[in-house]
Amino acid sequence: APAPATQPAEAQATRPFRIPRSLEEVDNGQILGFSADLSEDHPGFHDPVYKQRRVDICNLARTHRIGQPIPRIDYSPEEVDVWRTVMTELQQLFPQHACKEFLRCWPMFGFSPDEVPQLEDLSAVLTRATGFQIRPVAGLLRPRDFLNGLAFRTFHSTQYMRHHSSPRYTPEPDVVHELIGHVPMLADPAYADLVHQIGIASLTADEKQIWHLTKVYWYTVEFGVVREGGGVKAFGAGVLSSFGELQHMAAGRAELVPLDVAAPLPRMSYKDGYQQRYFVLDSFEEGAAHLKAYCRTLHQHLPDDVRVAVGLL
Ligand code: NLE
Ligand code: FE2
Repeated sequence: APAPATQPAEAQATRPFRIPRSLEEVDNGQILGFSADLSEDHPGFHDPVYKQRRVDICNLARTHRIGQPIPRIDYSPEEVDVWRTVMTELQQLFPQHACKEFLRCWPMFGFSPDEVPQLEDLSAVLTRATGFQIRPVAGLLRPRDFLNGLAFRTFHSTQYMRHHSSPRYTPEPDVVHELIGHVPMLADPAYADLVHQIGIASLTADEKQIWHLTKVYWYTVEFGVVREGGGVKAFGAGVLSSFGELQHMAAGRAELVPLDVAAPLPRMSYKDGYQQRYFVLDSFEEGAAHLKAYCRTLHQHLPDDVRVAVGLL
């Protein structure tokens, strides 16, 4: 997930940035917040064993190089228990509350409650489906770097497990969120294309545009819901990966508002728990068309060599 950093000052709108010509030029070394340094309100803050585990897994991501296989993690029985709890709860909720694109892709990955999947294995399935690949990362990337990765059909993913004291919801991305929330959706060709377009739009975006694009991503890819067959279904990864949040969404207590991609969007927060308001698309097709039209307004200034590099030409 891209990190909601502090609101950029107007003056930063013209801050210089470099357009990456390849994935190698996308910086995945600068991590914001979380990472292995947990904040005081994190459920693992007082758990030194958990903190050390995070440091070890983050270090593997830091030393990973593009082209190498993603290191396999030997998840502990306690970590597998967290996975099992989440899987068991979510599997009961998905048939009724996940969108049809998710339900169609879900079986491709052979998820089992008894085993935490390995990034390397899911990445291979994903690449066959839509050309997307997974790259391990130590924590939250800066929004620009994260979104730039999507332009090269690369999804930066954490690999550590949420703390066992709160399986139903974690404020930050973890391996459950990435693999259950994001990966199946990225196997849907139309969805993958949309995410790719958002990534391309980030390449030449100035700070102000990056900030808006991050919010667009946040309220759709992370927390979007869609109307389907008279009901409302989850397609946002943050809803799909948290059984607490999915139950909250399904209970219908949150407000539903239509998304206007060009209008100013509310501030994002990791800290406030479940969303009190979801942006709802009338259909995935229509929503994607609006989002892509917005992205194209940002594609105008792309140099030709970059268009070629990201597969637009
Ligand atoms: N709240 C989500 C979960 O518990 O899976 C993670 C959201 C990350 C943006
Ligand atoms: Fe995410």
